[in-house]
Amino acid sequence: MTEQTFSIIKPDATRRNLTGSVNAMLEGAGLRIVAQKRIHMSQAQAESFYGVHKERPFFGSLVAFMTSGPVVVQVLEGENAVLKNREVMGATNPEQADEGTIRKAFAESIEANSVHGSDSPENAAIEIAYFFSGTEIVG
Ligand code: IDP
Ligand code: MG
Repeated sequence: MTEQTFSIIKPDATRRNLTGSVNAMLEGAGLRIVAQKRIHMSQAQAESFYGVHKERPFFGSLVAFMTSGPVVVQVLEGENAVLKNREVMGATNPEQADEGTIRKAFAESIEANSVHGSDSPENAAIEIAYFFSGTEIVG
């Protein structure tokens, strides 16, 4: 089933000029980038986006990291896009990520792990609507 998911290229990757390399891996996995913009997240945006993690010990550090530089927010489309994106991203901790995944190739640490991807179609819809209006998504 064709679906959409939400993706972020995180500050550690934009800082190292890896936007194109990350997106080549996403496109190589069959995902289409149907919306994209480069933004610098505000503290409020990052706190709200990662609100589910606000009780976790790493929350403050995560928000500081996500606002430390520009990110690229994007919508990916394809067959089983949510799961496919999670597969090509690899495990949260790059030490546990499989060969051939984005995090294995590029992540610096469990926090600075280069990419975000929605974990379910329901959250994908919420996350896409947080950053994009319908007219900005062009399939
Ligand atoms: P995910 O990005 O693979 O879905 P989540 O558990 O949803 O992983 O965590 C969100 C983000 O929070 C991670 O991508 C990573 O940047 C950061 N994070 C997760 N666990 C830790 C940790 O134990 N220490 C520091 N940062 C973490
Ligand atoms: Mg997550």
